[in-house]
Amino acid sequence: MGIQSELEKIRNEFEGALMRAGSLKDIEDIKVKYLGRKGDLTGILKAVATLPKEERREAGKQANLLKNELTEKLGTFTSGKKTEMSDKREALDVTMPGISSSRGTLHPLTQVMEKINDIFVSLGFSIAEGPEIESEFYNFEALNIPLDHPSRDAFDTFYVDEKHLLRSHTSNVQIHVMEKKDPPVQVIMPGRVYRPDAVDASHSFMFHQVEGLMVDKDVTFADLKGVLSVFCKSIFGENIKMRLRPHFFPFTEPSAEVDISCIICGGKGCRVCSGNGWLEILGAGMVNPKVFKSVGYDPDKYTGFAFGMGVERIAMLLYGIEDIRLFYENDVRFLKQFD
Ligand code: 2U9
Repeated sequence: MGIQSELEKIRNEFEGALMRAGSLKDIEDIKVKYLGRKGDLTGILKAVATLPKEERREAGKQANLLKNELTEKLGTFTSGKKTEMSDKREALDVTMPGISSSRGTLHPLTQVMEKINDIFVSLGFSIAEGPEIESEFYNFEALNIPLDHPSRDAFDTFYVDEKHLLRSHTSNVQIHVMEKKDPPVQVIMPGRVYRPDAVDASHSFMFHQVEGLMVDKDVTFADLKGVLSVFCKSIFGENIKMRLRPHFFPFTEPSAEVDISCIICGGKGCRVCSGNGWLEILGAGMVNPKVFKSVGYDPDKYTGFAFGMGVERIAMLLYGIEDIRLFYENDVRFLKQFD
């Protein structure tokens, strides 16, 4: 049989096979049979090489033309088949309910901490952070808490080694800030603190504080009262009352504990306020001149106030949470309630 009729035969067979092809697998088989390395057409192309010179040119040309033709037909048929198959697939029903993914929320402590920060930022404070692993100097000595002083017991500490400890308050940051910058200073220090307390419904060995410090010429106790009063009203509501009770802290003099009227009973007396109508929420005072000396500030030139609060305590009062441990268990049923 001449090359010409062999090529014709291949074309006919190829077209017949393509007509019968029902799947992509069938198409692949056709490709292998006719156009593959060991396929019929490749066989012919090899045979062309053995023909006498004068026939070789024309036969080669015809074989190559057929190869191109079959390749193109196969391509067109394949894409047509694919479209046909996807059209047969079930159409997307856009009215079907979607698969919803659940959205995370900020931890209630983060939310409360951000609220506290925002209030003080609106009053002109900036935010400072510092190390959680600290030396005795920044956690105690610079704050007028001498090594052998009994007040040290109130700030019981986790020691990391002989010289380093986990800070028991964020007051270490105030010292770093004052060492670096001269007055005026108006900063708050949010962060984690650590105390080796026995864990129960109201104590945790790690909790969060926001402390504040304002230092300048002529800063007075009245400024402190004004700032704390705005804070209490902003976070607990306009009708909240605030009172200051005398207290002792080594780093402030005079010092006070700050109460608000009970947010549950409004001051009548209930279980939450132990019947006395007031809730303690923070401590504060005028910065002890000894603290100023340890950072190189002149106590005759500058005065300042400082305050400190526990974020967990504020959050528990705001949301009526009765056990501090709920904050750390990360049970999503608890966390989801603070969307
Ligand atoms: C410097 C000077 C003074 C920070 C202060 C308190 C009062 C206070 C407690 C509240 C509840 C800690 O979380 S708590 O246990 N804090 O009562 N903190 S004055 O005074 C400073 C801090 C730094 C240099």
